[in-house]
Amino acid sequence: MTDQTITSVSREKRVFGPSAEFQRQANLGSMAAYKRLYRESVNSPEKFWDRQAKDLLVWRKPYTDVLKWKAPHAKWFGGGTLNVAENCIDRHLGTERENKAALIFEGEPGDVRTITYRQLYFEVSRLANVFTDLGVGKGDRVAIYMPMVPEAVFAMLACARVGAIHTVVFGGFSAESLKDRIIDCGAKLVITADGGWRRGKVFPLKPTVDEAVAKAKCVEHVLVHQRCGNEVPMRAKRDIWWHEATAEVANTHKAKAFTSEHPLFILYTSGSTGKPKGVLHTSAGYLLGSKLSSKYVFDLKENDRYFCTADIGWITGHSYVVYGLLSNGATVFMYEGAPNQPGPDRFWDMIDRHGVTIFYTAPTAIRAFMKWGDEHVKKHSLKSLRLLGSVGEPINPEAWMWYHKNIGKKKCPIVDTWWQTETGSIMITPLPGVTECKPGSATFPFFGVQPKVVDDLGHEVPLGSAGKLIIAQPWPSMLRTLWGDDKRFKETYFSDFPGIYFTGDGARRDEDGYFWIVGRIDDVLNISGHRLGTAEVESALVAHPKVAEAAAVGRPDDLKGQSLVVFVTVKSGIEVSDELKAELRNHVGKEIGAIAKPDEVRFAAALPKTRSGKIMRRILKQIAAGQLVKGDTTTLEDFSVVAALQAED
Ligand code: 6R9
Repeated sequence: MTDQTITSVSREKRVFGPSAEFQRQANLGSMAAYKRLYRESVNSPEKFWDRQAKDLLVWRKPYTDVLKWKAPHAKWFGGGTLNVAENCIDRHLGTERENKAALIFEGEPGDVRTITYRQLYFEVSRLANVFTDLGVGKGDRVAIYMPMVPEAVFAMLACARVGAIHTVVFGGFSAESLKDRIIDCGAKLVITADGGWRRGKVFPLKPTVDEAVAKAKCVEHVLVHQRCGNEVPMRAKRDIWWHEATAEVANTHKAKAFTSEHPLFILYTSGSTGKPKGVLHTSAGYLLGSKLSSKYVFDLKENDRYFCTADIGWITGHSYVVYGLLSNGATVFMYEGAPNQPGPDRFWDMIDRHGVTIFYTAPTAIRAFMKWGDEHVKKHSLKSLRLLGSVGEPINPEAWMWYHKNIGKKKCPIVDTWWQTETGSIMITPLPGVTECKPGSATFPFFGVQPKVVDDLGHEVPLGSAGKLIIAQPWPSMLRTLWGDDKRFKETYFSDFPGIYFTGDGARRDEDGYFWIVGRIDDVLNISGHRLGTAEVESALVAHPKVAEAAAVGRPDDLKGQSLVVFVTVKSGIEVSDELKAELRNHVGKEIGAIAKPDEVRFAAALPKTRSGKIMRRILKQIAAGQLVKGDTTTLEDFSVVAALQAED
C-alpha cells in the first residue's frame, strides 16, 4: 500500500486553532494535557479506564477486572454490575439537575415539550412497569420503530432499565427491512407510533409495523404511542395504546442491576455484501465510551443546550442523543421533522429560539444548507452557538469552511468526529479547546484509541501514504459481536489482520501526524496504479462554484484497471452543458492532477443516498458500468433517483 498516492485533501494547509476564550473554559484546555492523558490511555489502558469507570459510572457492585481480552472478544469491567438507565436518570435525581431539562423537544408542527430529569424518571419508570406486566425483561429483544419524539428515548431507556435489548429501526425503513430485523433478533415487543410529522404531512408508521409483524411470529405485542392522531387499526390482544397502558401503572420503578457485559442494544448496519449486520453493544463499556467522549469532545457544561440532528435510528442518535448526553446530565434538544419545513432556515430558527450552544450534524446536511443559500442562515443570529460538530463522512474542506464562517461565525471550534456503528463512540476527533484543526481532517485519536494506517501486511506505512485504518487495541465501547453470527464478526473485522480490528476505511496521516479519512476501502480507486480516494475527487468537485454534490466511482477499464466516473448535481439556476463537463474535468485535473481527471462526467438531478444521507456508491458503480442495479436497495432513500439515472443510459 505504499505506491504512489495522490494527496489533494491533505494538501489542505489552513490551520484553525481554538480561540483563547474557548480554550480558557474548555474541559481540556491544552495540547500538553491531551498528550499526557492520551499517552497514559494507550500505554496503561487498564489504569486509565479503571479511573474513568470509577469517576464516571455509578456501580451497584464494583468490578474486579478492568479488561479481559481474548481477541476478538473483549470483556470489560468483569464482576461489576450496574444499570445503564439509572446512570442516565436516577443519578441526577436529588441533585441540582433534578429539575433541569433532560430533553427539549420540538415537533415539526411547532409543538414544544420540556422533560426534566425528574419527569424522565417518571416516564421511563411507567414504561418499565408496562414492560414487566407484558413479560418483557432481561435479555428479551424489543424493536423500536418510532419518529424522533421523546417517547423513542423513553423506550430505549425503559429497555435498559429492565435489561431488555433494544434494536431501534429507523422510521424510514420499509416493512421488509423492519421484518428482517425483527426476525433476526427475535423481538418479542415492537414499539411504534401511529405516525410522525415529516414535510408537513403525517407519515404513518403503524401500518408498516402491521405488515412487518404479520410475517414475524416472534412478536407478542405492539405498543403504540399516539403522536399524530391519524387513524390506525389496532389488533385486539396484540396491540396496546401507550397512553392507556402507562396510565395504569406506577410512575416509580426500582431498577435491577445487570452485569457489565449484559447486552444493551443491537443496531443493524449495512455491510458491503449480504444482509445487514446486527452490531451488538453491551452495558458498562459502551456507556463509559459514550459518556467520556461526550464530555470532552463536546466540552459539555451544565448550561449547554445540545442539538444533534441525527435520528435515534442511527448510532449517532444512540450515543450522542441518548446515552452519552443523558449520562452526563446534559440538556438535549431534539427535533422531529425535516430541516426545510416550513423553510430552509428551520434549524437556524430553532437554534436561536432555544438557545442551542452545541450543534452536531453531517456533511451531507451542510452541503444541502450551502446549496439552499446563505440568505436563510443570515436571517438568524446563531449567537448562542459555541461549538460545532460533523459526523458520517469525510467533510470536504469547502463545506468545513462554509460551516466555520456561516454557522460558527469563525468563533466556534468544529469537531470532525470519525467513528462507526461498530466503535460505539467517537474515535478520531479534534478536542475543541486543544486541537489545531485542518479542514477535512479528523485530526487525532481520542483517549484509549490507537489507530494505525497500515499496508496489507499490517505494517505501518510512512506518513503521507495511504493505507488501511486499523485500531490496534481494544476499547470499552467496541462492538462485542454480530448478533447470532460470531463467525461473520470475526471474518468482517478481525481476519484481514488477525486479532486486530480493521475498520474498513482507508486513511493517511500527513507530515504532522493528522489523520485524514479517505473513505471506505471499497471506495478507494486504483487508476493506472495510482490510488485515488473518492472523497478527494468529490472534494475537488464540490469546491467548484457550480457544483452542489458529487459522487465519484470506479468503472472497470481494460487499460487503466479502473476509470473514473463522476456523478454531479449542480446548484440551482445552473445550466448543464458539455462545456460545463469539460470545465469540471479540467477543474479536477487542476485540483488533484491529470490522473484524477474524470473519464466521464454525468449530471444528475439527485444522487442515490441511504436514509442516513450516505451516497450509495455501490449503486452508482453499477450504473457507471452500465449494469442493472442489483443487491440490497432497501436502505435507499428514494429509488426513483436510481430509475432516473438508469433511464439516461
Ligand atoms: C458514526 C457513523 C461509519 C463510516 C466510517 C466512515 C464514515 C463517519 C466520518 C467518516 C470521515 C468522519 N465516517 N464519520 N468518514 N470522517 N468524520 O457515521 O457510523 O453509520 O456506522 O458509518 O462512516 O467511512 O467507516 P456509521
